[in-house]
Amino acid sequence: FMIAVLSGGVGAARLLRALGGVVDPSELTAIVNVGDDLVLHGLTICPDLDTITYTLAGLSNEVLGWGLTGETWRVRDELAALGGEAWFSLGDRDLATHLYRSERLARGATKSEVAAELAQHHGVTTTLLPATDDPLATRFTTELGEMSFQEYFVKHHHDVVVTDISFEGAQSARPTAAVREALTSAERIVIAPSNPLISIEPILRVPGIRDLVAQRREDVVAISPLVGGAALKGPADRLMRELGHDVSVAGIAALYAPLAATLIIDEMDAAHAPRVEAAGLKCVVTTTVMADPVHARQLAQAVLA
Ligand code: FO1
Repeated sequence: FMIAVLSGGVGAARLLRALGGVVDPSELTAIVNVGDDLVLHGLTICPDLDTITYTLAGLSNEVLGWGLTGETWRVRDELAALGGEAWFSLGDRDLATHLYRSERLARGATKSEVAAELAQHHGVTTTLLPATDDPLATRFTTELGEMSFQEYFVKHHHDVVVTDISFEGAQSARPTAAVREALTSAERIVIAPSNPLISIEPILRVPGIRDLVAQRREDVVAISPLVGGAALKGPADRLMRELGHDVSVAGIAALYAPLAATLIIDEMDAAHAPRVEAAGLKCVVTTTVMADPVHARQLAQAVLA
C-alpha cells in the first residue's frame, strides 16, 4: 500500500505524522511544495521540506510552528547587531541544515537528493519528494508592490492586501521521475489541509502534475484547511477572500472538484456538506483539527477509510 500526500508545511507535517501512526510511515510519500524556498545569506532554505522532516523526526518547534525544538539564536542576534538581514530567523541548529543543503547543491546534488539525505539522517522513513528540482518561486503582487513569498509571509506578517499570486519558473519546471511515479502508482492520493492557493497550487503548477492528479481523481481525497470559514494558521482565509473565492468548505470544494472525488470537512462545517456534494465531491464529516493525538488519529483513519 502506498499513499502520496500533496504537502505544504505544518498542516501537512501533522497529517503525515498522524498517518504514520496508522500505517507504516515508509508507505507514505510526501510531494512537497518548494514555492516557499529562498536563498538568503547565500544559503538555500526549504521551509516546507524542513518542517516536515523535523516534525516526523520529533524535533519540530511546536511553539513557533517552524524550526527546531530547543533552538538557540546566537548567530541571528549577532547578525542583527551587525545590521544584517535578520528578519528571517535562522536558528543555530537549523543553520546546519541550510549549510549542509547549500554545499551539497553547490557540488551538484539535487534538492531531492538532499531531502532524502536529511530524512535518512533524522531517521525519517517517509519518502520526501520536492515537487520539482527546478527553480520555482511563489511571488505576490500586493498593495506594496511585488514581493517574494517570505517577504510577504514573514517580513510583512502576511498582513498586506494581495491582488495576485504567481509562480516564477513554474512553466519550465519539471516534476521529478519519483514524483510522477508516486502519483501514478499510489493507491491513494491525499491533498493535505494546507493552503490551497500558496501551498498546493505551486505543486499543481509544475507541468504534468495537475493532469496526473486529475487522472487519479477517484483515488484522491482532500482535507479542508478551513474550519468554520477560517484557517487554523496562516492567511488561507484572507487570501481566498482577497482573490475572490468563497471562504468556506464550498470554496475549497470548488477549487478541488476537478482533482478530488472526496473532501473531508470538519464537524463544525457539517451544515455545508450538501454544498460540497453539489460541487460534485463526496463529503466526509469528521474532526479535522489535529489538536491532540486522538483527534489526529481519527482524521488519519478517515483519510484511509
Ligand atoms: N516564519 C516566521 O514567521 N518567521 C521566521 O523568522 C521564520 C524563519 C524560518 C526559518 C526556517 C524555516 O524553515 C522556516 C521559517 N519560518 C519563519 C517559517 C516559514 O516562513 C513559513 O512558515 C513557511 O514558509 C510557510 O509554510
